[in-house]
Amino acid sequence: MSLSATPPPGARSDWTIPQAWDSYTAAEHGVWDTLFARQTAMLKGRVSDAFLHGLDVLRLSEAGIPDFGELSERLTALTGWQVVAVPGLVPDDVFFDHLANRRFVAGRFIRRPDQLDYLEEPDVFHDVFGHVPLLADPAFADYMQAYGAGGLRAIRFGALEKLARLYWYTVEFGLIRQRGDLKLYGAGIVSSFGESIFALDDTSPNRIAFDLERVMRTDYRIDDYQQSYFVIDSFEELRRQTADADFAPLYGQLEGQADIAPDAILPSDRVLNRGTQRHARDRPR
Ligand code: HBI
Ligand code: FE
Repeated sequence: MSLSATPPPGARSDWTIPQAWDSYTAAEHGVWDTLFARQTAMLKGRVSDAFLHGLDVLRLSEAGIPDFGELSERLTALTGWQVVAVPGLVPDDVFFDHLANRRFVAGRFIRRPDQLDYLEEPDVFHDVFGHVPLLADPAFADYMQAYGAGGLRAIRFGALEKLARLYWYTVEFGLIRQRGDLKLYGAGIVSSFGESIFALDDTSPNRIAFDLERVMRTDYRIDDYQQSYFVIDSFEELRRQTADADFAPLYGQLEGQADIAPDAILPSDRVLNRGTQRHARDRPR
């Protein structure tokens, strides 16, 4: 796999860097503890059981920023995944190659105390608190590996944008129906105080049953809460739809079809609830 761009100084050819856990300051560990306490209090009753189970079996409630080596030992024993440190966003082909090999890339830096509510780049709290607990769930872990393998194929078909939407509306901002109730599972939601409330309680966004093709056609905004959330019935169903999908003909079908706006509802949608779309864009995230 020839990796595209050249990695930054100090990074290996696969863009990984040492986590250098010993170099975190007490203040940095303190930011993690503040975020962890606030989010776990907020998420009670709102987040999927699998996420809470992952927090528990990976012992993420221990104080301070997790040591990726220790975390990877526990995770590998459960689903074969490991967590590796990277300087920040990595090129798509590098990203997919890591996922396809069950390596989750996590930023090692943590946000400043004055950035508790929003930051552009994913930091270690978004990546490890948001993404890693579900990697302890076998069906989700297999979905993420299948997603990575699909990503490498999508590059060859020039269908990266379609696949990035699938990631966005599931891994980052997905909702799941659990015993009849809606619960959070997307990393972008569970690592955000405000969106953990908005995504379940606000009347503004649409909430629509997940459909692979529908999601791959649907645009998204990166700088605000979602205008639509897609709801899956189980991680097994998500894995099956993705692992079993033959993306080649699917991309062919999608070729001729128009993109769908983030706030749109189609006649073919199974709508759980139609949003008022009243959320003002300028509200802090
Ligand atoms: N790099 N470190 C990092 N983390 C991501 O989530 C990430 C990335 N590079 C590309 C990427 N995500 C997107 O292409 C995916 O959303 C598809
Ligand atoms: Fe993320």
